[in-house]
Amino acid sequence: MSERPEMFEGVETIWQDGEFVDFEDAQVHVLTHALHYGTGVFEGVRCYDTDDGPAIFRWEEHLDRLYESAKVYDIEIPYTPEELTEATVELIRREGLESCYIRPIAFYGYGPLGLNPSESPVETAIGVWPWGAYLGEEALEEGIDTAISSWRKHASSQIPTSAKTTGAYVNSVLASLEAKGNDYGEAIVLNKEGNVAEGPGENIFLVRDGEIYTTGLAESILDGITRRSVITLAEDLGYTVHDDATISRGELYAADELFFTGTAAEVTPIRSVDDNEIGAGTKGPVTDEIQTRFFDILEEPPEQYDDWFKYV
Ligand code: PPE
Repeated sequence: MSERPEMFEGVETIWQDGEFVDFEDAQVHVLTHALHYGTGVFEGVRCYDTDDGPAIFRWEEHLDRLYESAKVYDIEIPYTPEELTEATVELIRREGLESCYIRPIAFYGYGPLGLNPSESPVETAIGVWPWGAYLGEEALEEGIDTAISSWRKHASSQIPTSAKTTGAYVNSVLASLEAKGNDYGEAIVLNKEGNVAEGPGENIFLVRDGEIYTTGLAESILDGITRRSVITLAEDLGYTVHDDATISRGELYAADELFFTGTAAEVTPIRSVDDNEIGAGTKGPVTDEIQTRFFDILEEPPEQYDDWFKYV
């Protein structure tokens, strides 16, 4: 087996098909259905080191989305939500992590090949590991430089974008490779109509004249859970949020502020698009207020958002 990637250093255990197995033993067969056809569904979740101990942020919502994604592909996850919850909590405890990223995955496993997956068993696994700032600490403070991808997002009539499907991420990989190859921190992907969809692994928000806009669910985006959380936080801070917006490329360039949201990316300001400075070319004041509020509640969950946290 090749050398372990740095990000997994120190990880001892993976939960796989109902058992806790050693990291090195968490293997699949090369003729696994999902490896050939991308027939898996997954989640990305974060556990935060709150003042009241480690807590998984919006676990219920992530679990709901996992089962909803699975439904689209007739993937019958052979474990109940309670069993996956228990496995995850136990895994975090065993690893002794205060904060971490959580990656549950369910996929058509080793069975006959061919496009009909119905004879393939569903395999399920959960991994946890520490994962710092996805786009870098500097990006959280100063903002990230982005470029519009030449790859368009697939329409949800082609591959459902509300489902978090492993195979569909080749679109994100292409956008990401292109952006990084051209020395940008991240891509922004337009949909088939040429309007803004999202980042390869993030939703996008725009601030104009003190009001907040984010692309609607019909724009071929993932219904991000951080997106939902930020909409609630912004509204509770008194902002008007338009969560069903159609945003054109030109509107991006002219925005007062832009920021990404995502489990991995958290709340990351965007300081430029295609070398055009956004606002003052750094984190804007509205972004700053929302980002501060976001990180504050993850440190010290207020009663108001108590049901967003599952304590480990
Ligand atoms: N859009 C896409 C395409 C996406 O992958 C994500 C999450 C989001 C929006 C934001 O959704 P949410 O996490 O529910 O707020 N991307 C995950 C994968 C990142 C990765 O590199 O892997 C994540 O953030 O966990």
